[in-house]
Amino acid sequence: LGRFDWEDPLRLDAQLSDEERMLRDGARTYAQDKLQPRVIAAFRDEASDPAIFREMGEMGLLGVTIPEEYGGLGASYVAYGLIAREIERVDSGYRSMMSVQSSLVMYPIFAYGSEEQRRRYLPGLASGALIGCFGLTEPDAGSDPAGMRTTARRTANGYVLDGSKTWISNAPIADVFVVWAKSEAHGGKIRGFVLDKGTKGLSAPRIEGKLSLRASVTGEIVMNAVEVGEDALLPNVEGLKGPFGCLNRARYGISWGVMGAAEFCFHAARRYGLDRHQFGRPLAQTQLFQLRLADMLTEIALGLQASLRVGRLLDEANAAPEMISIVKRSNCGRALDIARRARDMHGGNGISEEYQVMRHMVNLETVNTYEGTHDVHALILGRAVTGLQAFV
Ligand code: TGC
Ligand code: FAD
Repeated sequence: LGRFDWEDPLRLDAQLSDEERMLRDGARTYAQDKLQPRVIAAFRDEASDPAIFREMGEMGLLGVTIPEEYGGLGASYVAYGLIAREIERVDSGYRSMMSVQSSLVMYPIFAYGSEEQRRRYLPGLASGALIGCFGLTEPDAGSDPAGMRTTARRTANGYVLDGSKTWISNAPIADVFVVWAKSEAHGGKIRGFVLDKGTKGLSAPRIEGKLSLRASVTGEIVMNAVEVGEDALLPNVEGLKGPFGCLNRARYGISWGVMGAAEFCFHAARRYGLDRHQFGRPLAQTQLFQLRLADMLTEIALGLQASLRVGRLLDEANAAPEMISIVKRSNCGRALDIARRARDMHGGNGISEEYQVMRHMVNLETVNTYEGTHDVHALILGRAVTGLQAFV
């Protein structure tokens, strides 16, 4: 029988390739050396540092699954997940910045764009010289994106877009806007457009006062008769499967990312329990404390193993969206629960920024909601199980 390592209980490490381990270790070094020292102040001050995109670009962390000829690494989806886990071990907001750029901006330009669009945008997005955002959600269309009101109308040379998007990560600092609109010229079908910052009628006001994900800037996208040429249209996709194709990848990455945040909280609770003495012994020597640590260990180990399985299937082009719903929903819910328990196990210190568990806890409230809420993923799975549509 082998030895047990509580930090790698099911030997995830042994299931990775050398390249995957190398990318994970590079991401961990970057996250711990460059992101960890600034996150407490960034969260407190609600300050998102755009320089992070350049730094991530230099480290090769943006669009890792995109082929090298467009600036990516041509790496596996497992590598992408491992990177998300290391970044989110520091903060969900930083992982958001990385995953929006990679899965929601670079992926649709690569998968649905023309060769000219790929060459124009992807290298700059991979290096972090350009910052991207993804506009699907609207004030009156969140869980139900089919209800969007943004329209694209045909003109002599292209399209004119009208509408507004809300809760858009990176929008106030973005150079490139991937937005989804109902196009009259395509029978009212949803089409994707790539807009450049500075285009007349396009603005991205910041949403202030978030109590969660404060290190990542969020905004609206307001499109007031924004005129674009034919070359702004993503030519190779039509309908909701366009944005959902991107969301599949981002949701999968989130399933790894939240396990990184959960691991931080688990490790912090363990350390605290070993150091803190009450009733004449370490807290970690009480049965209740150990029960909680055992639950955390188990949930994280199973969550990581499930994400690895879905990642391998994605790499074989054999993953179904429902599998992604399983890991997005389950891992987010478990991570949120682990963060809440870790906060409690820190006693009064748990509410202090210094101990960081409460920051993870409030961040995970957002992660449990965006990219399909916990309950929306239950309905996706419920539909698969019963064959009955319960959304409407
Ligand atoms: P439904 O009838 O189910 O499907 C419409 C069309 O889309 C296709 N489709 C998919 N294709 C690929 N992957 C998937 N996962 C797909 N799901 C559906 C489907 O085959 C169909 O295609 P076609 O050709 O037959 O037309 O659509 P519905 O309107 O009933 O959808 C229901 C529901 C609830 C599942 C869906 O609307 C949903 O997932 N809602 C949640 C919305 C959401 O996730 N929004 C995320 C916004 S972006 C974001 O949060 C970014 S945060 C980023 C960060 O900071 O990290
Ligand atoms: P609603 O859809 O109004 O849902 C409210 C509640 O009702 C939820 O509990 C939900 O589960 C429940 N509910 C909804 N429908 C049903 C139903 N049929 N049956 C039972 N319960 C239901 N969007 C983007 O497009 N791009 C981004 O970059 C982006 N970044 C974000 C960043 C942050 C910080 C946040 C908070 C959100 C972001 N979003 C982004 C938006 C996010 O995807 C939406 O908030 C999410 O999809 C939920 O939509 P909603 O907020 O309108 O909630």
